[in-house]
Amino acid sequence: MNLDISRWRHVFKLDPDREIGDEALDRVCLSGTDAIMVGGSTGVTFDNTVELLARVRRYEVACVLEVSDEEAIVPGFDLYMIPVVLNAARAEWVTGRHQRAIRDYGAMLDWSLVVPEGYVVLNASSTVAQLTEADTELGDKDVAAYARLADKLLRLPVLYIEYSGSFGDMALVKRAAASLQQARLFYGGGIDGPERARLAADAAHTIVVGNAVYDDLAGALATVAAVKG
Ligand code: 1GP
Repeated sequence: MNLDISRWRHVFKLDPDREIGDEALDRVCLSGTDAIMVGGSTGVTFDNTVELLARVRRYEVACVLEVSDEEAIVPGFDLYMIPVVLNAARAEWVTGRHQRAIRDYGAMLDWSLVVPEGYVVLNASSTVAQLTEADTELGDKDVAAYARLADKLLRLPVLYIEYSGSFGDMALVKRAAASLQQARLFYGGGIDGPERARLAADAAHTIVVGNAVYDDLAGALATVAAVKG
């Protein structure tokens, strides 16, 4: 099991609010991906998160929770990735919910398992952009500045460029990656097969494949070999 995020090249993101059959899950977990990230923007509950964790736990692959709702923080994951939405309109998504979660659950938290992620949300029509009222009208210079802010000012280990549901501007992603010194760039959005996987992996350190698992499993599985040889 690989829990060193600095060595991750490929991650599958599974949504506890969406159905996945045993056979499909088997293929995803045995695909050679570096990690399964459990997370979604809406409909994530304690129960559906526990259920998905229990199913993924039958495999050796790293299984991490990307926390989007403090009610659904389930013990037993390998790591807890905590998004901080840098371009959100409201402070709720930057520190507000985090402060409340730490107030209520902080004493139980094993901080050595926590990995904060600086998110920049860029697809205006995605659920996450609408939920966080993200300012998506950003050019490559703006995003590079967010990258520096995450890397240098906040010293976050991960900058996550999120185009959820659409394939983004890889020149912009490349420029953001070049602005980082210690942080790792995760890219997610619209990777549906090997070609886009290669383009994204050429720009970002780690690529995240979500929707394709549900929409075109064969395409999704082919993204692993495309970036991990
Ligand atoms: C979503 O970044 C991930 O949070 C992956 O995006 O679902 O478009 O692959 P897709």
